[in-house]
Amino acid sequence: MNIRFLTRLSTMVTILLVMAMMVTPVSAAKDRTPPTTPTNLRVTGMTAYSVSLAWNPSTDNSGSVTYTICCANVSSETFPGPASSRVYRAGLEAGRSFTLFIVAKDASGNYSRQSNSVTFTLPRDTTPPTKPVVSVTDVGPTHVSLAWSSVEDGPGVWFTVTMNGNTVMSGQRDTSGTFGPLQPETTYTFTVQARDFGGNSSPVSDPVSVTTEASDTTDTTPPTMPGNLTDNGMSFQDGETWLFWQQSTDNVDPQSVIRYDVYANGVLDHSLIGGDRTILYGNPGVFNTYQVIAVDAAGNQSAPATLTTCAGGYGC
Ligand SMILES: [Ca+2]
Ligand SMILES: [Ca+2]
Ligand SMILES: [Ca+2]
Repeated sequence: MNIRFLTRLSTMVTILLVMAMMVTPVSAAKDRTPPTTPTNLRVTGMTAYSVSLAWNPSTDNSGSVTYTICCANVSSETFPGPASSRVYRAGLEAGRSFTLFIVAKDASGNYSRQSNSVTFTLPRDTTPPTKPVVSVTDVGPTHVSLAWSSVEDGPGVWFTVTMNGNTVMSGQRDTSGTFGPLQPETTYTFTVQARDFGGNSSPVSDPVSVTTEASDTTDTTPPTMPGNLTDNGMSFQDGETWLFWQQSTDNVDPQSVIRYDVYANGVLDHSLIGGDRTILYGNPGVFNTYQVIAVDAAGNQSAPATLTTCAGGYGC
């Protein structure tokens, strides 16, 4: 072997080493081996809104996996291993049948094969929500604000609120509300009842009586002008027009009792309480001018928000 060959060999080895150093860390970081398949998925218990599952866990060359249990009503749950059991709840509904499987994933995104599937039927929900507890959170001359709560074994509870025996809110998930406009210095009685997914109704809450305050004769400050009045491009050839705005604020009234007077071409079309959108009809195929004015409980009027827009967009 001559010196020249040895030098060339040494150079080639150096180049190969450099190439190996460049390549090796990358290939070491890329894990292409999926976790083993989780097996023997089985149901170990149920309630109306949950299923207890167990399985024989996956292993992976990286040493760690995350699991996904799939799927009920397009919902799933993903959680880190190690784990061989889980109380699963996402998307489950009492009295219905579901089929679930579990799959493992490593940190490099390799998925195992899916486990066996399990099919089960949850028991019906026969436990009603508890009697709602109601509290008064705010009172004004023309409104009463309430909050309420109820304990339920499932994920969903819907409330109905009555005022003087009339339903003023029905089947809502909300746990608070503002009711108005009301008469000043007048007593109103409220009740709240809860209903669960299974159709079980709670006892009706204890009635709560609230007397509104005297009207504020010193309030001479109008609400702010409704903000950013727009039709969002929804003014149609036949004159149907959708209006959207940002709700006004007032020094006395909460937003939910501010009244909005809606005008089309200078004529009062209708009023609404506490909203941020409406639909009305202008003249077909021409430009129309719409105005929204906010009015507080003392009758103070905001400056008008004004929008002039073409019914049909391009036809005017
Ligand atoms: Ca792996
Ligand atoms: Ca229930
Ligand atoms: Ca005011």
